[in-house]
Amino acid sequence: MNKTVSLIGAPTDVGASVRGAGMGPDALRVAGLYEALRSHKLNVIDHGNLAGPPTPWLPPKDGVRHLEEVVAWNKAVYDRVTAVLAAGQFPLLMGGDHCLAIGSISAVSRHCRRTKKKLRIVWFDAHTDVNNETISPSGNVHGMPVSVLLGHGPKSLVGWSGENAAISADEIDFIGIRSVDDEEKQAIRRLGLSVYDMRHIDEHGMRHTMIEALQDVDDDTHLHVSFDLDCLDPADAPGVGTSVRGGPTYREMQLCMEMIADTGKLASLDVVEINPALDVRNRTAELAVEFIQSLFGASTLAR
Ligand code: B3U
Ligand code: MN
Ligand code: MN
Repeated sequence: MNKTVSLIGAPTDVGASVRGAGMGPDALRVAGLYEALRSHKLNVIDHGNLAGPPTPWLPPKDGVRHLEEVVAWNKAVYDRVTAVLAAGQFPLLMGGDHCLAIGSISAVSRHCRRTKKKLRIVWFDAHTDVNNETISPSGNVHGMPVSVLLGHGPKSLVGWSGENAAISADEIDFIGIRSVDDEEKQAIRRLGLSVYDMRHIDEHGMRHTMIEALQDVDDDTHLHVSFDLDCLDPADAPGVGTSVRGGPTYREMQLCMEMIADTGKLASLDVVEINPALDVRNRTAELAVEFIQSLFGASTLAR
């Protein structure tokens, strides 16, 4: 039976301080995501967009901006991803900003524990998103999801998977990193996270980096990709809220996607931080659709 991919739209910028990521789901639809997946013989269901509160655009309170609204959006994501996984389908979360990975990966983690799968996460990003409410310079929750998933963050966001920590440090690898805040660096060292920064990619090449990152993926693995489009070089992907120059190129990223597809273990995906208000003719969403096709096995000579 062909795989069924469930598209879940979460149109919000609640965890960001730049407006516009809430238009991400429709940008992906306009770029032809549904049709592209269908052309790869996948069953596709577009569940439409989840509902949630508007972004209030207030300053941070106790180190966090919009906590109540962030909880509401993530709860909606958590519930839908849980339902999609329970139905044996592949959840593809269309963000929205990266705070939504809290709901999505908490649901994936709980599912893995129930089905006795080994969880592996590949986190593509310019940033590590390991801030928390005590160290974040901005208070924006899209800079905190990894910390929350590791069990360190605002109480109302931690523990949704059924355990205090939804993931452990050795279950996640970061690719493309080039912007880390000072105290975030200390947290990365303290937690022992595997961060393949741009220097590593420059020195060892993307192929070797991905071989390392994927080395312990095996038959029992549930592989989750959390794809923040700001991972890419802004020359290729201008439509993001917090761009950082010096990222992986289009070609390097295509190789990552193909190597992940080759594992055959990809089982859930977040596509986040596309900001159509800052984009050039929907280029970033179109790029994302190309990468998603590669993640599902499209390659130049594939039949
Ligand atoms: N580290 C900064 C910037 C940032 C993180 N993630 C994004 N931006 N998208 C922060 O605000 O935590
Ligand atoms: Mn991110
Ligand atoms: Mn980022």
